Order: sequence, then structure tokens, then C-alpha cells
Amino acid sequence: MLKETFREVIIWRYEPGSAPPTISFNGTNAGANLPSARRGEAEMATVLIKNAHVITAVDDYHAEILIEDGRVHTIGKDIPVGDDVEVHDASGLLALPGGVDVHTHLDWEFGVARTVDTFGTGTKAAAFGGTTTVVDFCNQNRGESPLVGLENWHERRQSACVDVGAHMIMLDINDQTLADMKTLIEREGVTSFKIFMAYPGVLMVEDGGLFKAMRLAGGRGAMICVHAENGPVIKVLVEEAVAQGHTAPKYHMLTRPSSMEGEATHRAICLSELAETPLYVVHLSAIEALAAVTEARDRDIRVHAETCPHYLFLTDEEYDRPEFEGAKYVMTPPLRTHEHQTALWRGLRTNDLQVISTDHCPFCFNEQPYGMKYSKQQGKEDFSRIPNGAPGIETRLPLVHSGGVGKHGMSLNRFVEVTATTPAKLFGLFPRKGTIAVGSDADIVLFDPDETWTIGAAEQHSRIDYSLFEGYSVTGQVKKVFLRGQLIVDGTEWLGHEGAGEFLRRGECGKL
Ligand code: DUC
Ligand code: ZN
Ligand code: ZN
Repeated sequence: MLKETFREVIIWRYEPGSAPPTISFNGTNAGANLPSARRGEAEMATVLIKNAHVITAVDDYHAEILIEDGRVHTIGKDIPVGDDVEVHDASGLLALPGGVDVHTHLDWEFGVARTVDTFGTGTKAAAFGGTTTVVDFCNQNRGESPLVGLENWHERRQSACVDVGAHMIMLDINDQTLADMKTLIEREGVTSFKIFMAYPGVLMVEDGGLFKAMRLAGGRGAMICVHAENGPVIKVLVEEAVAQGHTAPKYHMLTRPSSMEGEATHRAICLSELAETPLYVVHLSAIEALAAVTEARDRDIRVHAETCPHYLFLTDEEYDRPEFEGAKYVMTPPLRTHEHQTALWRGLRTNDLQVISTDHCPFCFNEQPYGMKYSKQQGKEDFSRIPNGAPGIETRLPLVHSGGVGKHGMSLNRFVEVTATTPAKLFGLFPRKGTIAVGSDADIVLFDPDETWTIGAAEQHSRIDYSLFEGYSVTGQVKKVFLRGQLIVDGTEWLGHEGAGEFLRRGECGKL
């Protein structure tokens, strides 16, 4: 590899035979982070992005980016190229690493309902929103091996338009499934597992099982993700509310108090500390949960946490909408008060929250089209039957840019860090994903930081029939998206295709 220093930028360039950056992982999952071209892909077009204002988690400079074989080949000034090179002018635009969304539920069965996006539709929507990597939740069915769950998930993910990895949701923890977890880590590139502390009888795993899963993951480079809410107590509150005839959507929020999120978060941290395993708290929404994470991090415990745009921008007032519209906002945990929202922004500033992901879990509001059986209308007479989940895969980057960079003093570097770099690092994808650097996959988003536009479900690409942010004015718009050097979004034009997304075998999790 050559390094030459120029006036304004440093140029890194690969020489034939030099090694790209990789992270290795005990030899067991070696190669998980090798850029795609090294894994035998067909030759791709050479692309030059001129006049790019490159923003990574640590850089801010103007340069040209030369892409060859799907990865960044050279970053520099006045790079000489032939006539056969595809040239894009990025004047006035930011060049960001493709977004990494580590929390989605595509084509996912949840109770009796199924999320409405296929991998094809969901990842197309992701791409239009500037996300080129998705780590989706795949699950074990009770009584079945998680390896079977992964096999089924692989069938469904074939239509993906962007690159996808899988976390495994574990439901049964026993000797055999613990052995299967080991196989998933070492053979399948699935290095993170989600355990639900909520939904008893459906998804919940008891503390003993959670602890065993943590012990298995720790020391093998894997990480446990928790949905932290006290499920049994919430079940009591829900049953009581329904028995008393409190059936409106707002009772979803009233029966899931923030203290029960705080309690479960604290419990999960204690267990992970005992198991000496890194922990990732998904969709953190509450002050109490953030306090538990902050306290643990101050003691140097390896706890990480994400929040989602809906917790940063919306409050529990949405549940008062007339005509059952509050059901659109029935996701878990529920929306909280302004006080919680303020704390989450503070957590992002202090790095007690490190990631913003979407928890894209779309169930239509109106009768579910596409042959689906259950929409939000299923809970018209009883909030506890409303499918829990909301869409968001396409709006994450513009919302966080607009609200975070525009209104909450977030730097552009931090914007990239929480939406791409840190999720890639925490989930074993860096440096292949999450940055713009020589040798990394050329997943690049050209983003106009000045364009103001209005979010509307009708213009979005998911199959969902509503947006949580309908009518929101945001500043910052995705203009072009490259997936491993291929232009897949050009303004409103779709140039990608189903099946183009690669499966991402991931490396070690839980390290920054
Ligand atoms: N938790 C999630 O992470 N997604 C959807 C539903 C839920 O409760
Ligand atoms: Zn959850
Ligand atoms: Zn989720």
C-alpha cells in the first residue's frame, strides 16, 4: 500500500497484492470483513466521484473517490482516469458512508401478524433513505433449531437489494440450542443474538436462559442484544386494563411504564456483567434505562445502547389521535414524554447512546394488503391485539440530519458515527462497512444537506401505508446511492435490483 501526502488530503492506494484492511476474529470467522471483490465477484464498472465533500466519523475533507471492483481504490485530487470511467459530480453534496441499520424486521412473523415488507421492498426503501447495510432479525421457532430459522431467513433474504446480515432471536435456551449458537457464530457469521425479556409465553426467555446465552456469547466474540422490559409485570397491567374496558391504543403506552424498561435494563446489565459478555440494549426509550446504561458504562462495563428516531422526535401525545390513529404509534417500547426525549438527546451527546437504528417493523394501518391477514385494525376493540411495530427504514438519515445536526448541535461526524460507523463496528462489519476509506466497500451516499422536503408515505418505497412522520419537514436529502460502487439510487430513479444484496458474514461484535 502506498501513502503519499498532498496539500490537502492523504492518498491511499492499493498496490496489487497488498492486503485490504480486515479484522480478524480468533481465526474462526476470518474473512468476514473482507471487501466483496476479494470474494470472487464479477468485474464491475470503475467509478469516479468528483468534488466530494467526504464526511466520515472522523474526517471532513474535499476529494475525489475512485472506485474499482466495488470498493474504494483511491482517495485524492485530480486522479487520472480513462474515458471509460463513469464520472459523478458531487459538487454541493456530502459524500457519506452508506447507512448501517442494525435493527429491522423484514418479512417477519410476529404473533399472528407478519411485517408487510419483503426483503426486496424493505431494502429498496432503505436504499432510498441512504442505508446500504441492514442487519435484520431472524428467529428460532420454539422447539426448532436456530439453524433452521437461519435457513428460512436465507430464503426470504434472497430478494434483498442492499447487503444484509442477521441477528438470531433465541427463544429456547438448552444444551442443543447453545451448541447451535456456537455454530452460528463460528460457521455462519451470525455473531449477535437477541433475547426478549418481554412478551411472556410468546418471545420471552427467563433470566436463567438469558444468562446462559450471555455466557455462551462472551469470549466467542458474540454479543447479546436485549429487548429490556419486565414482561411478566407488563402482562399483569395489560390484562387488568383490558378487563377494565380500557381498550384504546393509549393503554399500550400506559401499561408499559418506563420504570419497567429501566428495571429490565438494569437486570440485563447485572447479568451481562456476571457473564462477562458485551451487551447491546435495543430501542432504548426511557430515562431509567439510560441511567442504568450510563451508570454501568461509568464503571467500565461493556454495555452499548441504541435508540430510534421515533423516540427522538415523537412523544406519547400521538396516542391521543382520533379515529384509532394512535394505533400507528403502537410500537414497543411505547413513545414517552418530552422529558425522556430530552434525556435521549443528552445520551447521544455523552455517548451513553451510541447508535440510532430504526426498528423498522411495519404493519399496515388499514386492512393489510398483499394477502397479509393482520393489520393494526386487528386491535380496534382491544389495544393488546394491535401488532407492535412501526415503519422507519427510509427516513432515518434525513430525520437525524435534520433534527440532530440541524437542531441539536450534532456534528456531521457524529451523525455518520451513530448511523453508520458505530453500528458497523459493534456488529462486526467494520471496516468493510461504515466508513469511506481505501479498501472499504464503496457504499457511498451523496447527500444534499440543504434541501428541505416533506415526508409522505405516498412517496416512500416501503409497502407500508403510513409514515410516523407524515407531513414532517426535514432538511437533508439523499441524492445518489452507490452499493459496492453500483449506482442504485439516482434522485427519484431506482437503478438497483432485487437479489443484488449480499449476505454479510459478520466478525467479532461488541468492540469500538
Ligand atoms: N421489539 C422489537 O424490537 N421490534 C418489534 C417488536 C418489539 O417488541
Ligand atoms: Zn424489541
Ligand atoms: Zn425490533
